[in-house]
Amino acid sequence: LKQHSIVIWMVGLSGSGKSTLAKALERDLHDRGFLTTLLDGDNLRTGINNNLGFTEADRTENIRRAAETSKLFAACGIITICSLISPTEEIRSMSKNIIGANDYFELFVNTPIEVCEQRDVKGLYKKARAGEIKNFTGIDSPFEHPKAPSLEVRTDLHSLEDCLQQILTAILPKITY
Ligand code: GGZ
Repeated sequence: LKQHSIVIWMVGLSGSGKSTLAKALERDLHDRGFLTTLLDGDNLRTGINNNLGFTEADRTENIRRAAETSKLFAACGIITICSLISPTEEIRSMSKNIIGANDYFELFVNTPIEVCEQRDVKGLYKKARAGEIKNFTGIDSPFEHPKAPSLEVRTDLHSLEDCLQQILTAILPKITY
């Protein structure tokens, strides 16, 4: 299968559904015969980025390393799905610059914070509201909505399967030739 490797850079709040969508996307692309890999902020932070916290400087370094790693994978011909909050325009333009605009596909998982907080899968919003976690994105640390993402999906309005189909419709023409 001929493939053009791109980096699918997923942006969204904690609890927005990035990881769930990323896993479903990876599986689907894999089943279609594409070489893919998935870098998840949550996982990177236990390994290559285990010395980083959630200050602005640490988030920037977190994203920088993820973008450089993605670039290496893409250069090997692997479609790379990268799932990190990526909270600011500055951070996202850095990753776009590192990866190169041609290979960078920005996917905004635009789940309203109220929905993320209601889901609160890991209980982190509750802790952030109680002041037990500081600098929590969307609570006491900024999240700037992407101004011009390549694609935006709404997991609060559409099913996982529908969101996945929207992503595939946008991505398949870019990776197949
Ligand atoms: C945001 C935090 C924080 C703070 C811990 N702020 O939903 P999760 O739990 O499993 O994934 C989140 C993850 C965010 O890491 P990223 O590397 O994606 O963030 S960034 O792009 O901003 O560098 C969340 C958990 O870490 N988490 N503390 N204070 N998310």
